[in-house]
Amino acid sequence: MPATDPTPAARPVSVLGLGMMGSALAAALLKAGHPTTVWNRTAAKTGPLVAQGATPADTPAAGVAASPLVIACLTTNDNVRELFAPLTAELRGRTLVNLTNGTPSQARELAAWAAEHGIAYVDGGIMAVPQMIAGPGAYILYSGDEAAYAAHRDTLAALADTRWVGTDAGRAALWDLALLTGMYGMGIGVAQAYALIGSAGVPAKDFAPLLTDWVIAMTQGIVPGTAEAIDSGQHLTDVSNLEMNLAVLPNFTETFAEHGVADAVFGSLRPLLERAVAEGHGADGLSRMVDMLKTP
Ligand code: FVH
Repeated sequence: MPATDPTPAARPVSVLGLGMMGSALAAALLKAGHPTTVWNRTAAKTGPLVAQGATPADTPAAGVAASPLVIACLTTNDNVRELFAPLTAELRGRTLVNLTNGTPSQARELAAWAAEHGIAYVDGGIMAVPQMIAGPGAYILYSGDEAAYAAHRDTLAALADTRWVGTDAGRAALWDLALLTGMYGMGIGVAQAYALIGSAGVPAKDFAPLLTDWVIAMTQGIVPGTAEAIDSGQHLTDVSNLEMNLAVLPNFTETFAEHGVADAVFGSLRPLLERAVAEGHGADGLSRMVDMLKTP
């Protein structure tokens, strides 16, 4: 940083895209003392941030021109491409941190486009909901241009803990999608559990404490246990083997049918379990499912 560089908390930032997440990001930057310029397609969304001290930009170009660090948080990377494609001249020499959810390939394409135009590109994956921003437990994965990331890391730390995952721009998106996959898997299981218990008239709030404790206990065992089994190649278990799991599976599907509940979970698990057992892995634990997912 040059000698004239403002102190970390005074470094200007622009945020383009003020949906639920972009607004939370801009508010966190303002709270940390950063001069923050904001732009949103629907201009009315700048109002609450301007009331907190943000400067509204009339156009995306003005938003980009206001700061060396530009943060984008739009719905999709198609939106990002559409918004920034006409702004390469304004972006040249600046850092674009893209916190829009996307695929690793999209991130790499955007990084290549940015490099072509002299733009430092960092891709990010936000592991938080808007209410968690700048609070405990929130973190953001970053990958791409490491020098740009290092130059702006202190500013980005105002949003959430920072986790650098590598110079391949696609890595943050990959890690993000893998983590979200775990979340969606849990989410559909939780929805299935509430649907089943609700079919017997049990209020969800009465069941919630039991389900919470159960999911936490299982997560604490399954997540590190599966990692250990994958890394060691040792899937044999004395906890809960695949043969037993396959044998009891009809208990779930029959009960769902009797209770008028659709099956959103076991339809995909059953063929994996059947194949694993057929291939001689019946004594293995659920960690063997990872191998089943790798092969057709
Ligand atoms: N909300 C969350 O919990 C998750 C947490 C993890 C990260 N995701 C990702 O963040 C991106 C934005 O999510 P969001 O929750 O802020 O989404 P919305 O509130 O729907 O806001 C979307 C903003 O994008 C703007 N926008 C959409 N299309 C365009 C376009 N073609 N040109 C310019 N801007 C566009 C939209 O503008 P407007 O509708 O207000 O005019 C909003 O500012 C997303 O990738 C999540 O997966 C959030």
